[in-house]
Amino acid sequence: SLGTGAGEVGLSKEDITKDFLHKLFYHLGRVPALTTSNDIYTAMALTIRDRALRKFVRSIEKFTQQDARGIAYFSAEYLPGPHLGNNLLNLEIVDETKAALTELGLDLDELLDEEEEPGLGNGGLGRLASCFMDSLATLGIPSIAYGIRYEFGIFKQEIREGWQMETTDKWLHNGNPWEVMRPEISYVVKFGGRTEHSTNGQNRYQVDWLPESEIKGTAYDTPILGYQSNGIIMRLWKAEAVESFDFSVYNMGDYYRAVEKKLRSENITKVLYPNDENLSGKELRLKQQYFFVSCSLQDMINLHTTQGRELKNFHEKFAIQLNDTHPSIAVAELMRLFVDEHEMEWDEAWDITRNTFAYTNHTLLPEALEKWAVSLLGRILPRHLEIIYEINSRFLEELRDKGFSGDQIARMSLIDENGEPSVRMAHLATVGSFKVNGVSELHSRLLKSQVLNDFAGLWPQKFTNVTNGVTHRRFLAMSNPGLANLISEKIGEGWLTDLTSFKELEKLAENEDFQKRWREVKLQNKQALTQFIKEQTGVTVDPEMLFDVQVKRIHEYKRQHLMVLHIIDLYLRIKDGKTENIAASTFIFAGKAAPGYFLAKLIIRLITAVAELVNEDEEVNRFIKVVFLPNFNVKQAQRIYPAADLSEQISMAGKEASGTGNMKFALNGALTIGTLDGANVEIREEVGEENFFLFGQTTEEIQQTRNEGYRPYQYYEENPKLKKVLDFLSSEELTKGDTELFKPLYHNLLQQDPYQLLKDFDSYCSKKEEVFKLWNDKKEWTKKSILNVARMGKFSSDRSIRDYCEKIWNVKPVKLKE
Ligand code: DL6
Repeated sequence: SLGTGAGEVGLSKEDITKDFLHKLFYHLGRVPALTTSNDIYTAMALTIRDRALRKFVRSIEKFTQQDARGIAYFSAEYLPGPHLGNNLLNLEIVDETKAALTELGLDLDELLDEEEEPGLGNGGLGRLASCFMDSLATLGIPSIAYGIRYEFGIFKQEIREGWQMETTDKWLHNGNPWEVMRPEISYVVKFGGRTEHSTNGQNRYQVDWLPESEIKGTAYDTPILGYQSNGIIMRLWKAEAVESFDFSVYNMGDYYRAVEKKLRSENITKVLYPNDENLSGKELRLKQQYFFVSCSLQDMINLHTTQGRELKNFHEKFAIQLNDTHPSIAVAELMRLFVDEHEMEWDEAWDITRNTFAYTNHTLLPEALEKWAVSLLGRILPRHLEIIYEINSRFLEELRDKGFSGDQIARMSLIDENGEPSVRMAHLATVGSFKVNGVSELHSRLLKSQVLNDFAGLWPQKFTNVTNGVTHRRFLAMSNPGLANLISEKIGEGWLTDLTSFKELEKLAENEDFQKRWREVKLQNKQALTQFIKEQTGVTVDPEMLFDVQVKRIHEYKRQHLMVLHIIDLYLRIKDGKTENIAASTFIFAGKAAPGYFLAKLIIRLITAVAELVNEDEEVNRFIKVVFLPNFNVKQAQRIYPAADLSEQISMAGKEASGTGNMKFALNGALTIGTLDGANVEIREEVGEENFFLFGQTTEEIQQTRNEGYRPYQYYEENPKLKKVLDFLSSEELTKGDTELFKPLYHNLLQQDPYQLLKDFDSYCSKKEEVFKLWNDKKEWTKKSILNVARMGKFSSDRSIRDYCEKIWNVKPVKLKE
């Protein structure tokens, strides 16, 4: 047998050096004198990928022996961040690799900088999926991550004349050493056309789908390593033409048509759609979703049956987690594969399907709840529309039998008949799943009381909560080595696999020596960020200032502009000579706005206008500075979190499903100013209310404000400070003469203020006064910072995955120990 044990990929410095040179010269074929920094990076990436693949192969052997239930994570987005540093950490060969490179006169940090990250996601949802991969691998859960290999990821953001400009993310332009193309793993996916219903020879009702076109999906595998543990695979699908044409026999016209067809096919996985836009009419987006779930389900059925298993046991061998509704067409596709292609009876197929899928909801925002027009879905996926109608008619029948009212039935139907008929994907996912979860306690509660209220009444047991988490290995061990080393020195390294052991730090919270070292680490991280800010924006900031940071997608509900209103207030105070009680602060923003979201882009423009005004004014910039860092991504995030003093989590309560940046900041010792929204609630519970700056209305109070008829204009009229700040938005001073520039924001706030900024303004400002006061008490601040970190145990994604295992998947870890 070939075996898989050939231990030729050793982990010593010598082994790494040997393989690295081998890759450089024989794999890449480089002449030493002409070697570029990308060649060096690529050779090292290939060297490490071999080691990662070895882990993966060993894990598969182990999983197969155990015959455990496997988890397939279906997600249209992943944001893995750079792979190299993380793989070195997880293989525990950072020092060996560094030494190998040093001997060759090379520098590991320069190599790490060279890596272009895969931007295959919009933000929190994609990054969460990648944190989960890290934890699934670390915990030894047999699992596979399925998704789309977008050729162009999330757009790159540049700031020109203060405005966001988008450019294409050509993340593959230098190749991608981490993936392995699997030409032998490919499936055909059908689109369009019509269906034919008949009764076959055995008197079985049979439906044939006669598609208009077919596309091939080919697998690209990237190994994802756990810490000291297993490796799993992220399998992304790339669309290609089904190459059944033989160019040589075509005449000229047909040749070009054939090439055109090929190009059209490849379009499906060309580009990731930026979210927050109205995606409902986007045909290509529906095709992307269907394309990847069809490939993935065919792959799973293939894996299942080639091991000699029967489809009736499919749900015992697999659970599929739907990451939001993006992959929810999978419910109809699995039914189609079972019933039409594998001749299973409907009831049995439905039973298996419903016991296979579980659905995670990530948003309550009505505009983000996916719906597909029946006309569009029927045109692209005619058979699926029939299946959805069939599922719906059986489901509504069940409701009728149970005595549900006509109103309730209309609300719960998979088809929304208000306006243009459309399919409610969240309802399809809920009906087709055995569990539905939200991503923080508050969000899960609101999910049950608002968006899926009727369903929670029908199936109370189906609903559960799994609070999000983040991988503390990437977001602390790897990106904040100063703090990680200090902690390990005091409590050992056990925390890498058990974050709850951070509790032991509590006893050091008031220790003067420890506090001093804690502050030194933070200062070093701030110095490094200061340098980066200078390189990226040209702005010089002082690392001794309070670093007050808000980084996340730009959205009205997240209320970046609330932070800006406060900065304007400070500016006006400083100009008035009232500088007492202001702690010198640098306000740092980063985040992308969806290209079609005008107000979000205007918020960026506002930040850059305020930054320009403040930073250039000598009178003001001794007290405050403002920075907008362009092109926020995982790599940049890893520089920012370790350097933050204050984390801004100021969304309107009830709107942020969880947030995960909030966890990453606190894990790195930032204190939080925040509302009772998403996971902030649980963070505050864990770290203690005295260690968290809480402000703003609760979800109940917001509702009450609304019920009472919220009139933002009243706050403007009655609060002179707020009036001054808002009027400043159209001042010559800020707008340099273009006084109309920010009028859309001004009017939005005064007339509607859908996220109640004006109502929360005073509460936010007075909390900021407390922040400033505490900042001047270094010991108290440091103590709270240490306590925040010490109490972060709950927010490791290892805990989230354990919760999924217990509450949803019913699986146990199969840890690989070598
Ligand atoms: O659950 C991950 C992440 C949450 O932390 C954020 O609060 C939430 O906004 C985000 N949701 C989405 C929804 N996108 N869609 N559709 O990104 O999920």
